[in-house]
This record gives sequence, C-alpha cells and structure tokens, in this order.
Amino acid sequence: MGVAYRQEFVSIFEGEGQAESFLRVNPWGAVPAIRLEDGRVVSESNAILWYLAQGSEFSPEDAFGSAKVQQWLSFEIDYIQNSVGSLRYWTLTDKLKGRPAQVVASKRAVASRALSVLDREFAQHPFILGNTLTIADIVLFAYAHLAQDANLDTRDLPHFRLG
Ligand SMILES: N[C@@H](CCC(=O)N[C@@H](CS)C(=O)NCC(=O)O)C(=O)O
Repeated sequence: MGVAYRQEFVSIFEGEGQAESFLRVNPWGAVPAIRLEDGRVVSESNAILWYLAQGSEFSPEDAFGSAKVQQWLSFEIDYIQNSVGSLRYWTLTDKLKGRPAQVVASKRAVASRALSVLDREFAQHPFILGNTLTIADIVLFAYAHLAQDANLDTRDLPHFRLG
C-alpha cells in the first residue's frame, strides 16, 4: 500500500506482550500493532489493515462495498482465525495433544465449514467481493492459505487454491 514503516519486534513468547509499555500499545498484549507518527496506536490485524487501506484501491468507498468487506473481516475472525489460526498454533507449538478432544473436534468442524464456504465463493468469482481485490482477500488469505499447517484437508476444495 506504499506506506513507509519501521518494524519493532515484540517477543510474545518471552512475555514482552504483557509488559506495561506494550499493553499501552495493545491492551490485549498481542502482535501485530502499529504506532502512528503522532503516537496513536491501532491493534488487531483487521483493524490495522482497514486503517492502512483507507483511500486505496483495496478499500471500496461505497457503503455496500464497505459492508461486504466488513462481512468478510468478521467472518475471518470468527470462523477462520478462531479455528484454523488456533489449530495451526497448537499444531506448530506441539500444544494440540494437551487440548480437550472436543474443543479440537469443534474447531476442526468450524474450519472445514469455513474453508468450504470460501471454496464455494471462489468457484463463482476470483476475489471474495467479485472481480476486485480488496483487503478482505488479504485478510482471508492470511490464515486460510496455511490450513495445511493445521492438518486440515483441502483436497476436496478445488477453488480454494493454496499458496
Ligand atoms: N485477533 C488478533 C490476534 C493476534 C494474535 O493472536 N497474535 C499472536 C501472535 S500471531 C499473539 O501475539 N499472541 C500473544 C497473546 O495473545 O498474548 C489479530 O488479528 O491481530
């Protein structure tokens, strides 16, 4: 999006996320977060992307297009991030076996259903809103294209191309 930035690393696994200084950036203590030149801060990846995309070609200006982007941002948080994201994190950090089987099964069911929804959408049009690339595609791509890290089977989803 052509916005200049400087990166700062926060070691969440070493507890830096919960440091008082970082909690002033993100009250939850998670990355990512951004700090603007004037010191204001924004956290939550979808909110950050929304902010950065304002006025760009990736953010529809009309109310309906805007609402459709919001629809898919919410979808991503509830049904992709909360399922694929959690399962992937537990798998990669070897925490999966310590999680209750029912919780894992429930997340796997939500993940499969959400990925099937995306497959049905992408069977009809190349981008989630139709023919235009928006931040909703970027947001959905982030975790959905890593579904295999969570051992989710995407072979029956021909329109959901990975990588
Ligand atoms: N909903 C948040 C999730 C962010 C998130 O889970 N970040 C992880 C790293 S990928 C983290 O910092 N976890 C530490 C914590 O939650 O305390 C977003 O979309 O930005």
